[in-house]
Amino acid sequence: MSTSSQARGARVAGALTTAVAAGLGLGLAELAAALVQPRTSPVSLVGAVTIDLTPPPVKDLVIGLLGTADKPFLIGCVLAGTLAITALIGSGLARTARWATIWIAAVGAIAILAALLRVAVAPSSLVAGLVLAAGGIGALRLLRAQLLRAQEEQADPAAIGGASRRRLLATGAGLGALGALAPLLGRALRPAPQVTPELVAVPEPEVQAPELPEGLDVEGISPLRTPADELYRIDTALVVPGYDPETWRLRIEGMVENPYEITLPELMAMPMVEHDATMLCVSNPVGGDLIGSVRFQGVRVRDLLARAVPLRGADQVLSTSVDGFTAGTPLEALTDDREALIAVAINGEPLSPEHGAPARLFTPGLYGYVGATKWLTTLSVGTYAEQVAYWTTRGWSAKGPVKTSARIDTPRGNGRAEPGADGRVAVAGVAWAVHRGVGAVQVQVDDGPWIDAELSEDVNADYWRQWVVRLELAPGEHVLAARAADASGELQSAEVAPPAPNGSQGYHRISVDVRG
Ligand SMILES: Nc1nc2c(c(=O)[nH]1)N[C@H]1C(S)=C(S)[C@@H](COP(=O)(O)O)O[C@H]1N2
Ligand SMILES: [Mo]
Repeated sequence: MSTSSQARGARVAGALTTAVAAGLGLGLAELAAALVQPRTSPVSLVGAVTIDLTPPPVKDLVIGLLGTADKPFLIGCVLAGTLAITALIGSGLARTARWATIWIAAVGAIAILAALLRVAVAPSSLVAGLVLAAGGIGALRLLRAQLLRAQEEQADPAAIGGASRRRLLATGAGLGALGALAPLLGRALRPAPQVTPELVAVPEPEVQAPELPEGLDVEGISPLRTPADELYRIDTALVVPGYDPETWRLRIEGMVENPYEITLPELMAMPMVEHDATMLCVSNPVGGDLIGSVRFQGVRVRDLLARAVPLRGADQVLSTSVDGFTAGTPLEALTDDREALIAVAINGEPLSPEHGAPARLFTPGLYGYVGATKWLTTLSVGTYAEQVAYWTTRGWSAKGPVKTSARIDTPRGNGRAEPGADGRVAVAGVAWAVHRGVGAVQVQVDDGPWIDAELSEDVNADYWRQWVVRLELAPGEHVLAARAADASGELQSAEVAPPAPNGSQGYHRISVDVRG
């Protein structure tokens, strides 16, 4: 073998060896975190910091492209990035173990620092990082010794072929597999949060919502009510926060005469209302599916705030989640006559962990990032001038009223449209003007006149409406557009805008190929 290809071989072997060692450290650290405190998972923490540092347009792009697959994608990027840097540094391993050792120790130190800063200043925050460094460096030493022996063997013509080399490969493969399996084991062993059913039982609401009308019967249209397990999920949490029903508290504080906190049983004992409403994400692109309509049940925020007595001059309520996310809701939206709720149930079932258990805010008419904090811990009355919410510091508008919009559900864009038995194509979807109410929906074919759609029975001003038009369309390509007007007759804006900084706008247009 030539010296240059030998040198290349040594670099590749060093890179792989170091990557396996670091991978083992990371895997064991994930296992340790799962057992000690799931939120100290190093990969999740680095991911969380990455989310925080990602500029809003990039975040939009990723959500737009991947939807809710954004989290696995992010975790994949964090892992790939870490292992790539590791391999680069490890390429010099045959010469010296110093840099690879320092790097693995540094990754462990970063994991500890992130856990201390973002989870808790507690001994449990040290565990994952220490395991990472110890496991990674231990594996590195073992593998390096074997690597050097294999190289000596290769250089010695008298040695019997390849025993050390095979040992290195076997050890590397074994440790690599262990590193990959450890997080899965952690997931399986992670203690499920203990929840005493009596403490979190959701009572009957005092004010029941009227029965939902029958929706339109059109194939491919969104159901009038979104099943809870199909509701979109958007948040910055890589690990869904758990809670202890015995120690859970909601604090109401800030610019109030009478700050106080209540327990979960106290919250559950307060009068509750049911309210049907549409919730959507400001990142929802025109025609997108980051939206759903469900039956919320909860305590009116205005009742909770009245007990605290907000002081004059306050104009915002900053709500905080257990993982540090914040939303800034106009005080007015929480105290006027709309049904802003501390919700504890969706569609008659207690909130799922993903949707904010045990209690979340929901404010009709505002995008989720300004009015729908999940895993709620605090409502702090104050001012927009002094308290700046999570997404506001990242370039999104401080206030986020929902824009009027219509979405075409069927036919699907860029697909074939089949005329029905009557020879006509059903064009249908949903439209929303949350808290103003939908007054009308119209559809346009190519550049033709706008045609009024039939609407589903109105649920309330906070709820979307289904719509349908049945059209005779000549075979071939057509462009369909839809637009909505709110109950006051104001049409949605035709001017196209991206989600940032305050919600996408423009008409939903699709092209379809009508069969002859
Ligand atoms: N704690 C917390 N609450 C949060 C968020 C978050 O990142 N963390 N995201 C908000 C955003 S941007 C939206 S659109 C809604 C989505 O609620 P869902 O996941 O229940 O559909 O939650 C809001 N509440
Ligand atoms: Mo959102």
